[in-house]
Amino acid sequence: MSENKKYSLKVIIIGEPAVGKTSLVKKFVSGQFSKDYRSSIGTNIFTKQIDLKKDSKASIQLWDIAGQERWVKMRHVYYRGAKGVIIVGDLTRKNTFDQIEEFWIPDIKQYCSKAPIILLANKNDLKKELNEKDISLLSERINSTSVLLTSAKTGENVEKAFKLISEHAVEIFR
Ligand code: G3D
Ligand code: MG
Repeated sequence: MSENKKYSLKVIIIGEPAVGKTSLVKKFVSGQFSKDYRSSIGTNIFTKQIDLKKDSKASIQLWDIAGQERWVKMRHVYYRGAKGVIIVGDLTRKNTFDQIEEFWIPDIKQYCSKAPIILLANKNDLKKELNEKDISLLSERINSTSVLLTSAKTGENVEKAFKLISEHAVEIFR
């Protein structure tokens, strides 16, 4: 990465309904965001400026599905140009992790296969249906660059997750 650069990154957040995607985005951008609702594609877009390593900065554009996860209109538009992908599972519902492999990864392979992926195991403040071993095995199978246990409620690892995916995106697409 060269120094003093300003990057502009589209990052998408995906996963089953109610895993905490919107809560994670809101926790991260709270206080400092601009929001743009694109009803034509069923998406909320939040923008936030962040500092990266070596005095570089990034403007990250976070795309969050506004309901109807599996039927987001014009899927290709949602995925197009994504420089990073955040995939979220809910630790209290094992099925949400099974669906990552069965439903979401094939979509990524089809629409934005070069984008780095970070796996978030969210709701770490609640009683879990999966252990860390299951999650790290899934992370290996889907080839995610990082995996983190998060909580949108307590804020655990939220800032770190968005920073990491931005760093990975810059490494690959700079
Ligand atoms: P989605 O955008 O993936 O559909 P939401 O998910 O962000 O709308 O979250 C779904 C529900 O889970 C919300 O509860 C939200 O408060 C809760 N939630 C999200 N993340 C966490 C977390 O880390 N811990 C806990 N305890 N709850 C979380 P409601 O009741 O508003 O539907
Ligand atoms: Mg949502």
